[in-house]
Amino acid sequence: MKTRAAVAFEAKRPLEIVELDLEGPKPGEVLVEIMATGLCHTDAYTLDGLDSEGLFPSVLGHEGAGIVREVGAGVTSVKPGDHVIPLYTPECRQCKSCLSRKTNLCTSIRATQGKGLMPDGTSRFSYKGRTIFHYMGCSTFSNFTVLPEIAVAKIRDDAPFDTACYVGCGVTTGVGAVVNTAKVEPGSTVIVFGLGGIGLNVIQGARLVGAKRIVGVDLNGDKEEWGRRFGMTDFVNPKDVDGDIVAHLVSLTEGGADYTFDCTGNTTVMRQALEACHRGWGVSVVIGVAEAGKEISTRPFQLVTGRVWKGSAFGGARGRTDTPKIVDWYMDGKIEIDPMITHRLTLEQINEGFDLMHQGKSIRSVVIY
Ligand code: NAD
Ligand code: AHE
Ligand code: ZN
Repeated sequence: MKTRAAVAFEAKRPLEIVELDLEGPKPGEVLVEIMATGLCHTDAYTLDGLDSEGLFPSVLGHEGAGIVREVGAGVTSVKPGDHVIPLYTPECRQCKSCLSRKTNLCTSIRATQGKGLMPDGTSRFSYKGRTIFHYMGCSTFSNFTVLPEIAVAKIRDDAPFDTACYVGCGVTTGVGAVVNTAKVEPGSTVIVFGLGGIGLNVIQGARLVGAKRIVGVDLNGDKEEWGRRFGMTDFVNPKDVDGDIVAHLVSLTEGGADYTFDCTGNTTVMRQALEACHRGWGVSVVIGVAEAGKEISTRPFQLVTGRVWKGSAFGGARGRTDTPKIVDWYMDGKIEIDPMITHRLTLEQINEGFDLMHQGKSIRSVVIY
């Protein structure tokens, strides 16, 4: 079949809207009509050539929601008509990682996913006979995409696609990092670095679990209002701080935070986040994705004296099990999504969405097909 898609033909070039050829689902796979997709900073990072796994030409996008239109042989967990969210972190429930109960990072198809291919080692997308790679196993910047059955979460039918799509990455990543990875307790003090599409969800996750103090840090002063909207109690713009930002934050939080979260992808900030943790017990969670070649460092003494450095992918959420629950939390009013969708765009406007992100003018832009 044919599908309209925004294709990344090369790094650092705007996406091009073209009609691609798409092969139907093979055994164990499903064809999904994507109804809406968010633009996450990770898409921008790959498009900018900063991802060590980045492949071109490819169909980016990993924050979508849609409807199953066809299923391949042997598919039993979803059927045509089901509403689903594509999962860049699948859940096979059979691999060593899934069975360990210690991680959400299912490993059953990670190797082919990282090569831009389906589990059988081939791509379903092509353009004028040339292979186009999949991205993060999702490729939601295509109106239709093919996914492994284990990489779709069935969600309720009454959730709007243009907001539920955000659960496919940003919402789950932010809220999940608080609830699943850090397990923030009521009364905690939290510092969130970077108040974008992820950081604001960390803030609302911290509010949800009853954190007492939620400090937001961002270089963009416009983010103060956004942070307060979701529960931030204090805002710090590093540009306004005389001297060392870590010392300032430690003093502000009376010894350091119980939990800190990096939502910037900047390795200098990651270090600040660790060092702004309380001596003896503070936990710092790295969420931001750093560009290829960057490394983190700190004095080992920071860890010797009890601070813990952790990371979180997809908020520690088990895709097929937890994603539908997060959609329920949204539909039940436990968490908010609507105000964070600042821009609704057509596929033709997708490059404007990336411009808005880079200018710090959007929280989430969503493309509606
Ligand atoms: P975004 O562009 O919406 O937000 C980033 C925010 O960080 C902006 O408000 C920006 O002003 C702020 N910022 C940038 N540099 C800063 C600095 N030095 N100090 C303070 N603030 C700074 O991006 P997003 O969509 O929220 O994504 C944030 C990061 O999380 C990206 O690196 C993205 O790749 C990553 N991410 C990780 C996961 C995961 O599973 N681990 C999931 C989604 C996104
Ligand atoms: N490919 C990059 C790393 C990218 C990365 O860390 N991705 C996160 C999700 S970001 C979503 O917006 C993730 O889930 N990582 C776990 C995994 O298995 O990819 C690189 O550096 O090579
Ligand atoms: Zn993302």
